[in-house]
Amino acid sequence: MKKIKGRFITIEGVEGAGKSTHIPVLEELLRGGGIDFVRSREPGGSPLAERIRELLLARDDEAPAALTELLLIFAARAEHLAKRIEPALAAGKWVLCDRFTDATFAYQGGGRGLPKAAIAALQELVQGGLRPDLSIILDLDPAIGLSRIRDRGQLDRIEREDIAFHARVRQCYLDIARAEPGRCLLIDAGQPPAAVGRDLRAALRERLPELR
Ligand code: T5A
Repeated sequence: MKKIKGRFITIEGVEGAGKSTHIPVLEELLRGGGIDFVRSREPGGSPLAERIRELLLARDDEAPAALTELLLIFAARAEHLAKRIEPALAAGKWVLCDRFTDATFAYQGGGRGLPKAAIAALQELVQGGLRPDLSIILDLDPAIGLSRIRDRGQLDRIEREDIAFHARVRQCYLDIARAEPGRCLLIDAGQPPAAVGRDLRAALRERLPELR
């Protein structure tokens, strides 16, 4: 892995928690701080990883087995890290990424029930010591999140999982936030958008001296 100089920030949450809605707030803060950054997302973020994303989210007749899903996610991540994240960080840029490995622990670990030790082993293999500097977790009752995205139109393969699956995903995110308070920032995403944005700005300025 190349030497890291930039900062790596991720944003996470259950379906419909408001990641896409609030990423512009983060971008505005970074621009305001004069920070050179790239925005990316997972699964995806590089050409081959985006093709794997299509496989993962397609509503095909044949859903992948849980282990296939996990391996595809880490294959996409390896590609994304090598082609986009690591070069950006090595060049001193910050990376703002919509989902990363916390999502794998939450969805494939919590949601699908795959062993956390297997996910941790793949994390080590694919990322080495690379972890986000800061992970924002937008916390929301998944029933509210799903009702928000249902209003938006057709659901992808993972969004169509049942409410118990999404409740396990949320619980896993809460467990991660509790276990790693130094890295994670838990934000109440059940508030109106303006209040979520206000909390995000305040918390990020407190955590990241570069933004003050
Ligand atoms: N996945 C991903 C895994 O299973 N494992 C992994 O390791 C990884 C990396 C794709 C899927 O991949 C899975 C998880 C996902 O199922 P994605 O592209 O991040 O991940 O897809 P989504 O989570 O579906 O992202 P979305 O863009 O669809 O949802 P957002 O960004 O959370 O929600 P957003 O901002 O689009 O908002 C949804 C709706 O709610 C409204 C918005 O206006 C919008 O209509 N809204 C609010 N309404 C009221 N109050 C608020 N505070 C609101 N905030 C937003």
